[in-house]
Amino acid sequence: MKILVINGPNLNLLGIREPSIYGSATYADLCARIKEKCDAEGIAVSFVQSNHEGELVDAIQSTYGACDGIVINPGAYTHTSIALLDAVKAVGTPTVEVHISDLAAREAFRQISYVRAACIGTIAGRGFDGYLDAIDLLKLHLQK
Ligand code: CA2
Repeated sequence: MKILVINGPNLNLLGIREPSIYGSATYADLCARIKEKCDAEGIAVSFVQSNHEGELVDAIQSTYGACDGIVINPGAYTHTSIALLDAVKAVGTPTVEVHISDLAAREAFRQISYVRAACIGTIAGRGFDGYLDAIDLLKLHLQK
């Protein structure tokens, strides 16, 4: 099993500000936790973080015929980007949407997710554990 973990805008700043919402661990800590799980489970994992919508589209497209699954936290593009939705639909790679914070408990504009419609599941409000849960969900989906 081969997966790509994609993180969108500002997630490279994890641990630097707003620890009450996003925790105090860094983006490097997040990748290390995911890598540790994947190594233990024999999953090949790679990571992309970008602050640019088009680069996120490119990352999604790169999985076509090359990866079994995507874990994506599109950051604020969650709430605005039809391009990311279209990219996930176009490649057809099984994708799980993840959010560190509990979107349901936040501002109304964060309740909208365009990409959700193309995903096999959404995990929100579980902190970094949500990424690990997303990998478990992909595994279950791919075993079917
Ligand atoms: O909860 C999530 O994971 C979000 O996708 C994070 C996005 C936010 O726009 C979404 O509504 C929910 C923002 C990530 C910003 O990360 C920061 C990290 C450090 C300091 C400030 C922001």
